[in-house]
Amino acid sequence: MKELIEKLKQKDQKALAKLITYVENNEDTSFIEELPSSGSKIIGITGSPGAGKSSLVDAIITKLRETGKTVGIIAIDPSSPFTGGAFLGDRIRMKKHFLDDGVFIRSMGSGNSLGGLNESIFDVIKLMDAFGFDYILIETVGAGQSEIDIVFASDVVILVLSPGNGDEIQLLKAGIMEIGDIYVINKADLDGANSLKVQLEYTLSFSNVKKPIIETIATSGVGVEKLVESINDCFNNFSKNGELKKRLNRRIKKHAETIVLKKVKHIINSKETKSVSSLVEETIKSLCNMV
Ligand SMILES: Nc1nc2c(ncn2[C@@H]2O[C@H](COP(=O)(O)OP(=O)(O)OP(=O)(O)O)[C@@H](O)[C@H]2O)c(=O)[nH]1
Ligand SMILES: [Mg+2]
Repeated sequence: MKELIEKLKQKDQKALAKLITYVENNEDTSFIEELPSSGSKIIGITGSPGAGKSSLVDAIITKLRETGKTVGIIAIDPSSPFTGGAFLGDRIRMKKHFLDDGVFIRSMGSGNSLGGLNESIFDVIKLMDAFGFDYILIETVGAGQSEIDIVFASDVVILVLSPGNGDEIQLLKAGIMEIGDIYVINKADLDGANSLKVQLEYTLSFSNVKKPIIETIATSGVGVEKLVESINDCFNNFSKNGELKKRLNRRIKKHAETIVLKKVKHIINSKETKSVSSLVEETIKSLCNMV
């Protein structure tokens, strides 16, 4: 383990991959806490299926690499076996970055077998941060609670919308204003992009914070430079107004919460079903015995 950590610090991608596999398969990952942070910018990218998230991640990587920045990518692959095909598509699309040693791509499942958040995401983020990537991009489909939690593991969240994707209806739902720090209207080349933008502007007008809306065509790279500028502006603002620190604390709390919830679920599932109150009592007792 020591040797692997040493290699990680020397930016050895094979060591990084091995350490990620280790934290995915082992309960005790406390060694991670000793690792220094390099201050990677952690960005969550979410949105409806097919909105163009992977294409956008691909275009952002290209833009960042032009300026010599290094990028780690975590592609959250929903646990369902039916999405295997779509994921393979991502792989092929990002293929051109595979040979670039300034880019590291890793996929992981969104949830654990008990239906909760895959808590290793926090360790994977920390490992990538210790490795020293300038940026860490996390792509996830914005559907279930686990995915929303994953989004909130990031410093800055980009919400990707696209026309003809049912996103017009999404906009009517409460809560959408809070999710993103930066909003992207992707597929700006398609009909309906403008009316989607007008609708988004209207929805965001109810928010207290002014949030940027960037139009992109991910497949050709149009608007991506502006998006990267907007990301960097957002980090500068968040660093000045203390928001980055707040989000780091939120991430630490969420990580702890996920670990405890997992333990609680394990304990409850291992007990015989009696009354609710006895299950609660026995679970709390077992938890106390663990510390
Ligand atoms: N016309 C147009 N098509 C785009 C654009 N961006 C992405 N697409 C296409 O939209 C489809 C879905 O793109 P993806 O990047 O796979 O979308 P995604 O959000 O990652 O999809 P999931 O991960 O499956 O949820 C692909 O066929 C892309 O080529 C765009 O700006 N304009
Ligand atoms: Mg995708």
